[in-house]
Amino acid sequence: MLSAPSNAAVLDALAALLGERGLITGSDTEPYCVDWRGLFRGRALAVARPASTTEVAAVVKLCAAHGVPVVPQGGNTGMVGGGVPTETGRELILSLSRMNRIRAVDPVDMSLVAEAGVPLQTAQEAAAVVGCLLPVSIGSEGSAQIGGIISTNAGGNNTVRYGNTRDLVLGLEVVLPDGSVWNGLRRLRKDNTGYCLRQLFAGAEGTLGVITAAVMKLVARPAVLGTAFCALPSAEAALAVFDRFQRRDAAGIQVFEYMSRRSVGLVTELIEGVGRAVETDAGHYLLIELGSINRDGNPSAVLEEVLADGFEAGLVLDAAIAQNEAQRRAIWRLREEHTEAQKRAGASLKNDVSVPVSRIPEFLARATAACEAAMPGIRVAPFGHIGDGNIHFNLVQPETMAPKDFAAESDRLMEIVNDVVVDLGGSFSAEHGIGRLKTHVLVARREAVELDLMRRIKAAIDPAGILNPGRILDH
Ligand code: 2HG
Ligand code: ZN
Repeated sequence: MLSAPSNAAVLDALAALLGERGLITGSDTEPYCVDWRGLFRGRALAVARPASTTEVAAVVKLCAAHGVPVVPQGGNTGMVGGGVPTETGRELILSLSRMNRIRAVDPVDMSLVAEAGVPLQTAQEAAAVVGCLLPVSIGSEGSAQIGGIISTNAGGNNTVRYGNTRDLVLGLEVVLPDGSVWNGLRRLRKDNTGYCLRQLFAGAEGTLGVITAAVMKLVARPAVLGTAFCALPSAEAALAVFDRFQRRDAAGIQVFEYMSRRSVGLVTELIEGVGRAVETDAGHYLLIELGSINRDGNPSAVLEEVLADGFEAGLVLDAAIAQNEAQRRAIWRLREEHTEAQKRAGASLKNDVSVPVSRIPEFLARATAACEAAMPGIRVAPFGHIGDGNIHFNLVQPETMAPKDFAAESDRLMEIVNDVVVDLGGSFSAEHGIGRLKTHVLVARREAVELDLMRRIKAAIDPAGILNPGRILDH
């Protein structure tokens, strides 16, 4: 345990290293010590804000020498508390925000080299300037940073087309727990040279190294988009419509999002200025976006054709196709405001799960029945990335229940959902990660061999447990 005098010595050394702009202490650290949901609130020794890889390396080296745990933090938009300090006050937050340079964008290599603290949206805009697309699309893209989305392997709305963030990482620069720097910023499409180290750090939630820069893969930017919102009679119908689009134009599917009646209802009820996109009140809805990189392509016509066929077959009850950008934005808001609406609805439990795509209807039916039986009045409000098999099977407290009583039932409800998930061959954390929220679930739901491998990797790379201890793997 670090003693008070050595705390002071570390702070002095950090101040000397980083200067006034690079170190935040005292009550000014508070905004960095809480996650956006207010679920995790801690205290930090200080917030270090290095401006270069050399400074990050020096900070980590100093902390390693003094046994100070380091918590890397990006835009602080995570869902599982991975970037928030504990209550001990011993941990140093390492904010990457000042490392915010785009080092290169190359439309021939189709790559972008960005420092860890570049906001995702800024990187997307830099890609757009050269006519390319950086295809990670998440609600928090204005704040989330490149280092954070790689460390958490963010998913999002475009996964169905382009994969998760890790699939877009060509190279990384990483500061290791002893302060050494691995420069793996290669922008190669082929590089078969032993273990794929960059994939170790992607999704590691800052437990193995601090990502300081990355080479991201870019893709051709769709020249035309078509966006539709439709109402369906059942989850089976939603899946059947997905199948029809896959057969008609798989490469055109940019987004394929599912929303339940309850989740859409919460948005229209609790978020001002968001209206229904279709008149028909249905149990299930889809937001579908198709793209064409060919300027002569007509994704709206494809939407119309497949949805009309679906209507004939009784799979689609109603549909609206955006005729202009304003209508497209309105459809998107209905989806994007889900998280905020559920936050306003009271205490809620997020179950970010995945099952094989074909099992989604069965999952929704079984998990809904099990939760409603376990807690009368519970509001099951699922939505998510149906094209990836990833459903946010979120549960909102019964209207009459006290939020703290609902919170006390979280583990029991999560177990009920996870039993169904596991039975269907799924995962209890599809895109939000483990952080501090789900370490106990990882231990309970993963086999000994898998856990042991993870612990050995952590011990080999970070034997002193300096980087983000207690996240992913419990101490
Ligand atoms: C999304 O898909 C995010 O919008 C957030 O992953 C999901 O709020 C949630 O549960
Ligand atoms: Zn999601």
